[in-house]
This record gives sequence, structure tokens and C-alpha cells, in this order.
Amino acid sequence: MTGNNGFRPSKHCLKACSSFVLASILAFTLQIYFFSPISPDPLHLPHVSAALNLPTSNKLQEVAKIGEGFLNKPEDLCFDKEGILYTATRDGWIKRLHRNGSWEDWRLIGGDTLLGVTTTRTGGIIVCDTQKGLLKVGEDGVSVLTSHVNGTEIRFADDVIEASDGSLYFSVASSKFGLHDWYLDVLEAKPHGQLLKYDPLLNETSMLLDNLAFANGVALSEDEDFLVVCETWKFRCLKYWLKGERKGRTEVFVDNLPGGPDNINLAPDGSFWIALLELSQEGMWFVHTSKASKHLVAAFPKLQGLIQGMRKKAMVVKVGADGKMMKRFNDPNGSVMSFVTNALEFEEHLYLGSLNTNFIGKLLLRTA
Ligand SMILES: [Ca+2]
Ligand SMILES: [Ca+2]
Repeated sequence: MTGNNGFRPSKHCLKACSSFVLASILAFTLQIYFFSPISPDPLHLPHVSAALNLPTSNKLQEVAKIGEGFLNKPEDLCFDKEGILYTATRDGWIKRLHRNGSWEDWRLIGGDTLLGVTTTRTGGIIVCDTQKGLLKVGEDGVSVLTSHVNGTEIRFADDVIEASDGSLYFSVASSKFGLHDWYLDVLEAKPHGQLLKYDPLLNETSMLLDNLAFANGVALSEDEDFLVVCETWKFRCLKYWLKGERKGRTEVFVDNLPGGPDNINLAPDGSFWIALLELSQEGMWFVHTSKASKHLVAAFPKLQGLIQGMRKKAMVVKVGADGKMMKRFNDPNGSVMSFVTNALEFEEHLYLGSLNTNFIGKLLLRTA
């Protein structure tokens, strides 16, 4: 009797326990699906690119570290005509490097949301603030140039370039997710990016393109006849014609890049330097092809850190004005440079910005 009495409650208990576990799994699954911040599509991964035929090198490990310890994750940088370097850092500063090698805390904007910068012909710089829009920063202070397009607030302005007529072309990476949720935009894999134009004479902002897949770097061609805008998670850059018969038309500039393109800069020879992001670590790409994995990662943001490959590597490529791959530099294990977001050529050196360093990398190009 005792044995039987002892057995019945434990069977009962087992049943209750398994019901509880099943109910928990169901609740957990419902929680992940119905309260998910994303409604994902599968991400189409790039085919093997021509860039992979270029030899990999450890070239990015040869950089000199400039401003080390003084620069908190300098995502982008630019030079003015005097050769002064400007960068925006995660602590809300615009910092600059003078010709004599001295760094200056130049202007404090605040926040941790500053990204792309460019110099202007009339002096000062323009900076993308992912919360406020497009800011002008000069000796006389900081002002907001534009914060709305078509009556909607501009969120996540990412990169900007000035044309010789003073027009500013800039990207909005995502109109749905903010800077700190950028990985959700990649997981969702729906195009929320835009290419905008600010006309300083009319003080108007207009939309040139929308439905871009995380619109990131923006550069002008040597003759300013076209813009190149990077679509990070389509692993490609688009060409938007500003002049000639094809004005207003869009075509693919380069695709099947071996990483997600971040910022892009015109090189002195008319080609372009592009920083590429490793969106996932090797072996983890399945996350981007499975909706269930995407929901799971979106529900537990800490998982993103385990999947992302940006902090483990760095890669930049040089692409000709015809879209042909010319060079490829790597830090294959991220031991010196990682999460490189920008590569800008100036006076025979390549300057590398990053969202994972406390310095700007400087690489001599003559021997590269
Ligand atoms: Ca830039
Ligand atoms: Ca960027």
C-alpha cells in the first residue's frame, strides 16, 4: 500500500511537471513570436564575390594608432582643406587633429548618437545625429539644419556628403529602428532606409530614394555625376545618377561584396574605399535565414553579441569608378583593427574609423 501510495503522487507530479514545462515552452514561444519587435524576412546572403579572389592580407594590422585613448569609437572622419582631421566620438564630441599633431576637444554636442561627418566649402562640418537629424558645427556653435522630411522626423541619419553647389546628400539607415537597435533592422531584413537631399538655398529636405536596405555610406563621384549609397545588408552599393541622360535613375554600382558596406569615400584617383562589416561570425549565418532564430535573437539582445562578427575582424576594399574590385585589406582576427566603419585616403595614407577602437588607424598606402 505504502509503495502504491508513494507511486501515485509521483506519477501525478510527473504529469503536472510535464504540463508545466509544455505550458512554459508554449508561453515562451508565444512571447517570442507575438511580442517580437521584428517581422522578419530571410536575408539573402551574397554569392562568392570577385573580391574573394583578391589575396587576403593582414595589412590592417600594420596601422599606426592615432589619438589612442582619446577617441571613443570614431565611426567616421573627414579632412578640411587645411588638412585638419575631424571625427565624431561616442561621448558626443567633435574632436580634431591639427597639422602639428595635437588633438583638440573642439565642440561638445552630447549624447552617443553621432555618426557621419563631412567638411563644407563655407567652413565648419556637417554631422549626422541619429536623434536630431543633420547638424552644422562651426566656430560659432551647433545648429540643426534639418530634422524632418515630408513632415516626418528624420531618425538615424547615418552619413552625409556635400556637393559643390552646397547641396547635402545624406542617408537614413532605418526609418523604423534607432541606432541602438540597428541589429533589429538587419534581422528584420526589410528595407527601411532612405537617401535624402538637403537644399541649403530653399532650406528644404527631399527624398531621393526609399526602400533601401540599411542606407549607410554616401559618396559623390569625382565629377559629381553620380552618388554611391551603400546598402549594408544587401552587401551592395547603388549608383544614383545626378547628371546626364540617366539623371534620377538608380543602378547597382557593386554587389556581392564580402561584407555589409558601411561608409564609403572617394579616393584621389576616382575610385572608392569601402569599409565592410562581417554581420555574423562564421557558422552563425543560419540565424539570418531562419525566422525562428531571428525572433529568438530579437527577444534576447545579448545573443546579438555572440552572433555578430564585426568585433572579431576588419575588412576594407577599394572599388573602381566602374565597380571593379581593386584592393582588399583585412585584419583577419581583429587583433589590431576591428569593426572598421570607415576608410578615407588622404596624403598617401588610409585613415580608418571604427566602432570598436579608441583610436583611428593610419596606414601608409605607398607600399600597400
Ligand atoms: Ca562620411
Ligand atoms: Ca555608417
